[in-house]
Amino acid sequence: MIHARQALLAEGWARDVRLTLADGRIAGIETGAAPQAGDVRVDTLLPALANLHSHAFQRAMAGMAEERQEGRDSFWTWRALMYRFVGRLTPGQVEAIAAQVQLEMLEAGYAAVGEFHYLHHQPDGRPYDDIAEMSRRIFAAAQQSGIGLTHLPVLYSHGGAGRAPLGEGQRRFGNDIERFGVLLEAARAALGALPGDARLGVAPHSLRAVAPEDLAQLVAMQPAGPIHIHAAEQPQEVRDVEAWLGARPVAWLLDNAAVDGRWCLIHATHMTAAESRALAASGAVAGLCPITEANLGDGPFAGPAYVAAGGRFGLGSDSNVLISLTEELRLLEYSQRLRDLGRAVMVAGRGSVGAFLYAAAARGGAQALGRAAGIIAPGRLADLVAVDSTAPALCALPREKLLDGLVFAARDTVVTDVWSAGRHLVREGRHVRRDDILAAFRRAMRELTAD
Ligand code: NGQ
Ligand code: ZN
Repeated sequence: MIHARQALLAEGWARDVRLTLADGRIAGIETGAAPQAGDVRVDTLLPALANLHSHAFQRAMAGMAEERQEGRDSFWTWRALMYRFVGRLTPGQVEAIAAQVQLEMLEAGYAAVGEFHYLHHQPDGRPYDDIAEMSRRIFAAAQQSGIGLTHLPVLYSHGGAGRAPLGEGQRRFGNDIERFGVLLEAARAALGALPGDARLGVAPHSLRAVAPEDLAQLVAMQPAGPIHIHAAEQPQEVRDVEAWLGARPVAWLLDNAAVDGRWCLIHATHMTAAESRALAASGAVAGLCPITEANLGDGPFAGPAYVAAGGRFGLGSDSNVLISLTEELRLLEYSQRLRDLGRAVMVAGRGSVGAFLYAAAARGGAQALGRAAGIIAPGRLADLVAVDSTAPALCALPREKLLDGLVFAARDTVVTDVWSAGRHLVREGRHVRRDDILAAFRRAMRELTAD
């Protein structure tokens, strides 16, 4: 049982809320209820967000690619550095990094993560003896951290638009569609070791790395569950895809791939107004990753047209250069304000930006990860976060402005407790297995940086 002084329920704020959990779900909700002996007591309870896009291993190179080289540094020069870094990672290191990343996500207030997983093979490109070895390492990390995992094995067949061959730095990612089918089935079998809320989806990496006929086959392989793809992150990518397929990436997907509510288009940064409206109408989720998009120089999301059209979206930490829920929310809105020289942009109609952004990202993230979560209601997964509304950043605010306080004035340190599918993983702001996970991460980093 959880007792909250106040909680944001599906129908709005309520006082003195008592939740009964069963099998990872919310079984009952009482309002105006007194706490009872044995209840976990919290201040303010919210639906916890799912982090819909992560490449866990990239956390280990945070801060290593911020130096100016000759000429103009760009997404593409970052990517070349990332490929070099990838060459050295061992399965044990990947597991330790992923566990630390998931711990940081949980402590930031996320209950679940969509791991967009493409580091499949040995450094020379040969599969491990178990082709799903690296997937198993991600699962082992999730067992340690307890995070709700949606595993998204990635099909990455080509080095660029027009079926360009894989480059040397991309060997560890590569599969043709047949071998990918084998990997997918091995991952599906191994996923059985995780709690029942874990999900399997598929991820064609991008229209640079996957050709149209393989995309169609991939979707046929997995007739249910999430489908995630990177789309329209960089102008160069938009030009390359347009030159090859005759349409911009988002437009091409909408016209050729039956994009619907199963789909999540990661970034969708560079869209025309017509693409924004059509993506909104498809029911798919735009997977926005504001910190990474800023770090890589992708550009700000075209928010106003998309929000006005009722488009769905969620948040992802992508490169994990910094894992912070409040910073992602804040930067999403601030990037709009900086571009438009306006205020209060990311909200449909009038009202609180914080309340709109938080609720929309909670629903969109849950949809994108195939989790029955995103609101606090009976039958939903108990993906919950508690924040301390008496913290200095929040204590002056009435509850209608509390989410504005969270988005604009607070740090993740206001998070006190997090549950993922009922698993109580963060207490008093600390992950319950922080010491062990952190020690293993430090060991892995020492190994990795030894030479
Ligand atoms: C990724 N990152 O999959 O991690 C990519 C780089 C690629 C972003 N798009 C690799 N932010 O695009 O091939
Ligand atoms: Zn990504």
